[in-house]
Amino acid sequence: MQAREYEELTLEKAAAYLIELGLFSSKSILETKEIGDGNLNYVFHVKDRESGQSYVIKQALPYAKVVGESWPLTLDRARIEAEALKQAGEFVPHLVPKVFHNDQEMAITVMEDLSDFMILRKALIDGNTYPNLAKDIGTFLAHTLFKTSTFGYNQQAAKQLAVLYSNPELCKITEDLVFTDPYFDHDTNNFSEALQPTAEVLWSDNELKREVAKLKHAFLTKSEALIHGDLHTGSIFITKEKTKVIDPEFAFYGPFGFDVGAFIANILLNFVAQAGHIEDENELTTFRSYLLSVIEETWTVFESEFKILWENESVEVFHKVPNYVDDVLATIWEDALGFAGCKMIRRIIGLAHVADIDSIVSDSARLSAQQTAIKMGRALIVKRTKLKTLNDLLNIVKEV
Ligand code: SR1
Ligand code: MG
Repeated sequence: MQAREYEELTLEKAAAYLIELGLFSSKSILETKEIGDGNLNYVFHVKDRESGQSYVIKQALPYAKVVGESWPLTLDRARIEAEALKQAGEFVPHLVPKVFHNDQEMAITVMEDLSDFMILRKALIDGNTYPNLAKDIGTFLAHTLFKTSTFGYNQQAAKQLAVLYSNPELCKITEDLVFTDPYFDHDTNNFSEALQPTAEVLWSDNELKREVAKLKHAFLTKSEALIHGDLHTGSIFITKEKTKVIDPEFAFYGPFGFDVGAFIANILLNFVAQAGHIEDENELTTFRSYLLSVIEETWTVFESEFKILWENESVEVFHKVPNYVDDVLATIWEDALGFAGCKMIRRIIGLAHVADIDSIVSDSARLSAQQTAIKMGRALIVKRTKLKTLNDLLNIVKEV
């Protein structure tokens, strides 16, 4: 295929692109639809009506779709996303979609169609449970993080890899929307009038701000592993059998605990939101126990896989020093809890929300869920150094 200048895809252009690429014949009768529900990109689904063969074609826009052209955004994120998917595909091929083609000029990635899957956020809002979710995410986290870190990757080559994944514009979004704006009266914030008093308490909470500042600094400076960078439940596709992690456009060399924390936060946001979705008390308790078991198992799998990798694949000469791995894991856990707290608060006060909470129909139940999420987020941030174990986390969740 000839290189071409960037132009935005339409339904027709997306189909024509795949024909030109040779993935469909010019005689194919193609059905194309736009399926993107994210904040930043176009996503098209193209299917041959006769053979059933299908692909997903994703294109980055030169601006943030959620805001419009007034918020320009680098197209390089499409390269980063495709490279990060391919990199993860080397470690955990069963947990990411296959990438067939990446076009840097057009900011296009053609990948495996996952139409049989559901977005995990929607699936959890509907109250579905998934037996392999925790095992798969724990495995994904351990392998992608360990194997790109200086514990599992050639230490000099890791520095070069970090350059390839330099992603300052997307990191700035996280620095602003997750770690800064929600803690000030900033115009990107987005919350209802009823939450104004809660937001004002937050803005004057210096104990909280001091800890958020430390977490922001960790995000800015801890270059530990190639992280996904936006591992919320909208970045996970799921069936009863399989899990696929998508959308690593925010990938960069960042702190180990960030992806772990993002996942925990989004499970907890669903936990909090379910009070506004499930009416029956027993059903609510059962589903919430399931959600807590997901957090518990994810961490347990992550920890044990990380230790196995440490034992068998470590490139760090100190790896046999007794208890060193436990110290590393304790720091990841502490950071993850703090990041999880920030991720919860940003989804209530900040620009981009989550459907788990926003789709609660009753105004009073929504407000109560929002306040609980903020309280839980705050507790995770300020108490993270004291929450040493999974049980400490589960207790604080139940307490809040
Ligand atoms: C303007 S982008 C808003 C949010 O969407 C993405 O999924 C990231 O979480 C980002 O912070
Ligand atoms: Mg995304």
